[in-house]
Amino acid sequence: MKSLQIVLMALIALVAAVASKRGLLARVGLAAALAVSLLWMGGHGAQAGSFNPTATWSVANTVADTPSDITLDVEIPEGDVLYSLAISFWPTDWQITPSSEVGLGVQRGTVDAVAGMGLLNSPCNTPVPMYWDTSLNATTDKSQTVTHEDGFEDSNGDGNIDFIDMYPDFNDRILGPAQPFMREAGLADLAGMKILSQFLYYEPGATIAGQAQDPTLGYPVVGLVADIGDPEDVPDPSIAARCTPFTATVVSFGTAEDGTVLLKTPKEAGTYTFSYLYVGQRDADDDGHENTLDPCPLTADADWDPRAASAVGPGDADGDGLPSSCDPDDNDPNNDEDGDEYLNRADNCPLVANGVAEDNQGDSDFDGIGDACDPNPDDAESEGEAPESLLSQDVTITEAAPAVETPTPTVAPPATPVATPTPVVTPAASPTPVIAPPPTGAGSASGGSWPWWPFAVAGAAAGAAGVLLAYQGRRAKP
Ligand SMILES: [Ca+2]
Ligand SMILES: [Ca+2]
Ligand SMILES: [Ca+2]
Ligand SMILES: [Ca+2]
Repeated sequence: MKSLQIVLMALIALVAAVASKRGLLARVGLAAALAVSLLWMGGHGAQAGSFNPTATWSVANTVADTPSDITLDVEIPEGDVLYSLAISFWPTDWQITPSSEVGLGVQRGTVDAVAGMGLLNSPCNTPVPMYWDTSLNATTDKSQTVTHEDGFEDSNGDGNIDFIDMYPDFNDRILGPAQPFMREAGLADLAGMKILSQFLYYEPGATIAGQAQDPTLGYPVVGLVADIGDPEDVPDPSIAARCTPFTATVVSFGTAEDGTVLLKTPKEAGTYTFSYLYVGQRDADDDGHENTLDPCPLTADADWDPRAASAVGPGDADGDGLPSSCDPDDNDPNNDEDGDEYLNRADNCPLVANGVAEDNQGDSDFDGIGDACDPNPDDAESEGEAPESLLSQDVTITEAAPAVETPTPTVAPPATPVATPTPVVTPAASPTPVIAPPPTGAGSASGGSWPWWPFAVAGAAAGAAGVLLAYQGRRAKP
């Protein structure tokens, strides 16, 4: 259970960010892996190290000072290297309601992603859809923390899992001590397995993962999946290769079901810029397969396709996931060549034992190559360049329509004295039709059960973003 759970969690790894290029590259490293479309079983033709991610924002209502959903769509095409880090930046004029001003457990959005991976030493061609409809408002108060193991409980019985009521203790180990002003948390349910997703919103210029973010880009938003990236996490031997394509849609609601305003457009009309920073993974031998996807990261495998429909094929005659360029015997299949319980495709040193009995996949420089076989274990730059892509999109906000003033009735003085009307004696009136009062609460100021909500949501489903950070799952060496 733990194994499978981690495998799935590893699909999407969102994570932390770093502003400076150098910092980013130094901190981030491995692969995260989400991905896959249903079409990728066809020809691949990956180009060495190509990295062409996209990010698109849609604001449902572009009128100033108005609650509006925002939708962020991100994609990395099949064949590209995966990202190791991704972070979105929101314009600071956007009005984001802090977690402390919203009820715990109030839904703030949804996450819908498709990630690909190769399970149990198989080629990386299994699309795994992930959907979280529970991006719930969660506490940013760090005074009470919870572990990844315990956070799925509801220890105080208030209906919210502890990940909502308490602050995950691994967040600071992954992202550092910066204080987010907003946090969302929720679980995806995959065949009974629960997988945590979080988004954390920080002040401009916050130091995240040891690096100060560029304050001019706006609010940095990072995502985490499960506890991936926690240096105290122990990688699971069943984790397999992760790869592109990767797609995700993140919707942030403008208004919650209970009427709480969660997001509003800027107060003033104008043009505002959203940004998205991607950092791709390294490919030391420049054969188009990033280090984390390449069991022979230092010897090019031009004929080998890590996404091939069949494990046995060009570049890997015995189909054991160890390409011919570094397989000691490519006619004698051995799924765990070094016998350390990490199968070849998931082993960052498939020819040198570095399992639980050793340093357990330690990778000090986060370049996807384990310390046990990295020629430069403390210098990621020597094992391939990490491509970066900073995307931005302008959104135009229009003036709010002038408030419709209710015309003040002009009271004309009576031209002539009004005569006192003569009382009219009416016969017994016919029964007045009875108009049922609205159900309690309906239409009240609180709006609690008023049925505008479904429409608001539908309209909003066109709307805002978060950040998907993918961060590769293998831990840093303690
Ligand atoms: Ca490679
Ligand atoms: Ca082989
Ligand atoms: Ca192994
Ligand atoms: Ca390394």
